[in-house]
Amino acid sequence: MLKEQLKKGKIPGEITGIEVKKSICSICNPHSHCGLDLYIKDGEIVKVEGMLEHKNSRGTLCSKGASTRQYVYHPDRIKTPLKRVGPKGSDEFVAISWEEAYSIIAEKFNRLKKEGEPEKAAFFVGYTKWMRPFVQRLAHTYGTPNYCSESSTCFKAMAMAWKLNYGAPTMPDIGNTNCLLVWSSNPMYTNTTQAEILMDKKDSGMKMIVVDPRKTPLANLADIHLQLLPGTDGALALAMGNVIINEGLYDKEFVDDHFHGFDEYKAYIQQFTPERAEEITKVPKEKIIEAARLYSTVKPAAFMPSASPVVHHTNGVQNYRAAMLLVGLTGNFDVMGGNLVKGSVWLESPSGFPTCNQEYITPKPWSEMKERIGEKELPIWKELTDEAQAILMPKQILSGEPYPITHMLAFGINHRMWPDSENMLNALKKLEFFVTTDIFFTDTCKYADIVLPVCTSVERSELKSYNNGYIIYTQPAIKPLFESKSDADVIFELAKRLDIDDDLMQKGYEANIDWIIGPSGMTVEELKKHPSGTMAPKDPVRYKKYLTEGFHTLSGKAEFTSELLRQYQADYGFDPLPVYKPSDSSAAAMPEVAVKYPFIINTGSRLPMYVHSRTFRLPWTKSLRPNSSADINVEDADRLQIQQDDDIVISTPKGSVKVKANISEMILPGVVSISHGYTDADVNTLIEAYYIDPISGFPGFKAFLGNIEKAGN
Ligand SMILES: Nc1nc2c(c(=O)[nH]1)N[C@H]1C(S)=C(S)[C@@H](COP(=O)(O)OP(=O)(O)OC[C@H]3O[C@@H](n4cnc5c(=O)[nH]c(N)nc54)[C@H](O)[C@@H]3O)O[C@H]1N2
Ligand SMILES: Nc1nc2c(c(=O)[nH]1)N[C@H]1C(S)=C(S)[C@@H](COP(=O)(O)OP(=O)(O)OC[C@H]3O[C@@H](n4cnc5c(=O)[nH]c(N)nc54)[C@H](O)[C@@H]3O)O[C@H]1N2
Ligand code: SF4
Ligand SMILES: [Mo]
Repeated sequence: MLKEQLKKGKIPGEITGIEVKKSICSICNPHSHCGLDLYIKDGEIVKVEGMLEHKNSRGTLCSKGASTRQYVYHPDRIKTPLKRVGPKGSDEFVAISWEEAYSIIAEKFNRLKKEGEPEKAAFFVGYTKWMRPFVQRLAHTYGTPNYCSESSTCFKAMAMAWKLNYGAPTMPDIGNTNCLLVWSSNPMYTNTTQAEILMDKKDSGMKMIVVDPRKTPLANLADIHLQLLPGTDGALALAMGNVIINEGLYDKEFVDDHFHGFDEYKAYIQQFTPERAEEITKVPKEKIIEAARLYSTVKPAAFMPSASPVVHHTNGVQNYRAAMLLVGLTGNFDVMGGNLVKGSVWLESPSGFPTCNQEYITPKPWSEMKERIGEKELPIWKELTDEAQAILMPKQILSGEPYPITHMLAFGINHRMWPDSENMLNALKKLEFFVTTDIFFTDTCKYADIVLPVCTSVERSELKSYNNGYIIYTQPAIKPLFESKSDADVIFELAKRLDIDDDLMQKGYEANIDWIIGPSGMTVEELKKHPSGTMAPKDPVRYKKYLTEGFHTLSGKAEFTSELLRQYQADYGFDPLPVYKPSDSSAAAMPEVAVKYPFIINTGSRLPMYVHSRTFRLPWTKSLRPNSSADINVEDADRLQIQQDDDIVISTPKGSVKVKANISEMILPGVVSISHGYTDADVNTLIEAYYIDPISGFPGFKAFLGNIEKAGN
């Protein structure tokens, strides 16, 4: 202990009364969730450091995690349960007790159920990924099919593209690969722990290709950076397929034995010559050829996708399908150093140990429930996911079709996540009864009938497992502040009070975790003995599982032509091939609109200091990029006589926002990049509500036509 004390400047110990407690930061990406050493004095956090024993973050913290004290002790924290007494959208709330809040909620939801209409209730979970299985189960045992989440704009469409091609999502085996094709991801900003691994791999000789419209820190490290126009990914991928096939660089044995639809695909890609792809994507043809050769000849090679940018397009799923087909085409499917089929999951991430997650979240067959929100419009979403599509939720609330949605129980909801965020607000206004739980009192909370205060990760217990086998069950480092509670407390108290028939949910949070992770042999009790985490018993990695298990597609093979898409071709116009078409709002698709709106607006590329709507409120992170601003290229700025920090107006046929100009070499001419989540300049007011990919329902956040001009012009 003395050595430890000396190392830490003698701060912890009996004399100072400071104790170091272990926790994790849940501010950003669940793949990071860095370890925290919290210095606690008299029940208060006085200092924050990265936890060295944390096998994922290894002592590192980003600017957001370093601002943990500002996050936890922020004045916007909701302090007590609140009941709205003024009109919707007003700040007029009164404090009520938890008992009163729970009784009001139970009364409203139980009445709906008694009336035989539980499907009229939507259960929504925002970025709060750590409580999802429990909310999903609560929704389904209550009887509504309408559990939905922020995954209606994140991750699920990427998983759909994998499933359409191969019947299952895959993960890049980065540790064992010699070549990594990063198809849109910026981990230096979004997943810092992964960034470290990539930099080490690069230092040890791994080749890297990065496909990104911007010159990101990762793109700058790459051997080849394919800087394409947003939304043209499909054309690029098909051209790479063209080179790989026409130069005979593909894995003939894998294609012959395990792929369906090769001849159709081969015929289709002939039109995507590198020359044509250059015209569409603006990537020089030589680079396309070079990348195709590198990815197909260095073995093994892995493909690293991202949860959102490529699928934030009206053609997103088909574009990602085209890119992901390169994995099988080059024989890198489910092999060491290639892309591995994921096994069990915990909190939506591959756990590496067996779980009963799937059985837990779907306690009832879909056939026993009514149709889900979005089911008719989005049949592929229905086939391949276990949720309702939240992007169509406002449509159903506002139209009452095919049946009304009148109640909502949300765990962290931010209307600015939706395209046409005003439309979502109108939908929230129409609800008869709306409850939300949140850490901070947000603009969305103003529309709720009841607002419940929940606590942050450092005030609660959470089980987190990581890809490398590391697992940690945290204990609250400080008591929940004010009258806040953990989301888990709220969920399991409601499980007692709602009219549900579910013995397991009556047993509480830890018993439910034990049930899900049961097959692994681990228990919460055991995990508690390791406050700084431990290693989970890992399943042995198995390669080429398709040899024994086949592919979970309709043809039983990997599919160049999706038989599921073919089933819906006549009624929905889906093409079985991964066809490329330009974004619905683009100069190619709407030349007449492009005359007045010539720029491609690309929204929501992550900034290192901000996470969606949340860390804008912290003084430290805010100081790193104080203004709501948009990145524009130097050439465009010169042409429009815009100087750094000038006010500019970004407009679309739908609306306009005013921000500061940030002149940047990072971005291509003709493209404007702006963050989402700014309260004073909400980009989602610029987008039509149902500007979506017809396969996934994901919004086209990453490409739509717009204009920029200097404010006051
Ligand atoms: N234009 C545009 N829009 C986008 C995107 C884009 O790229 N461009 N990206 C989309 C993507 S990928 C995503 S993931 C979404 C994210 O969108 P959201 O999920 O809406 O993200 P947040 O605003 O971080 O979180 C929603 C709310 O959850 C609250 N919250 C945070 N932690 C907790 C907790 O532990 N418990 C509870 N109960 N509440 C909590 C926050 O305070 C916040 O009010 O945005 C989407 N919207
Ligand atoms: N700091 C921070 N970290 C975060 C988040 C955050 O808000 N802030 N959010 C978390 C969430 S919810 C998510 S989904 C992840 C996202 O994580 P990432 O995908 O790593 O990050 P993004 O910045 O959204 O997008 C990655 C890159 O995609 C590029 N891109 C944009 N449009 C296109 C396109 O059309 N094609 C291609 N090929 N690339 C394109 C952008 O230029 C960007 O550099 O980050 C997570 N981590
Ligand atoms: S916000 Fe920063 S410190 Fe916290 S989990 Fe994310 S990367 Fe780690
Ligand atoms: Mo996301």
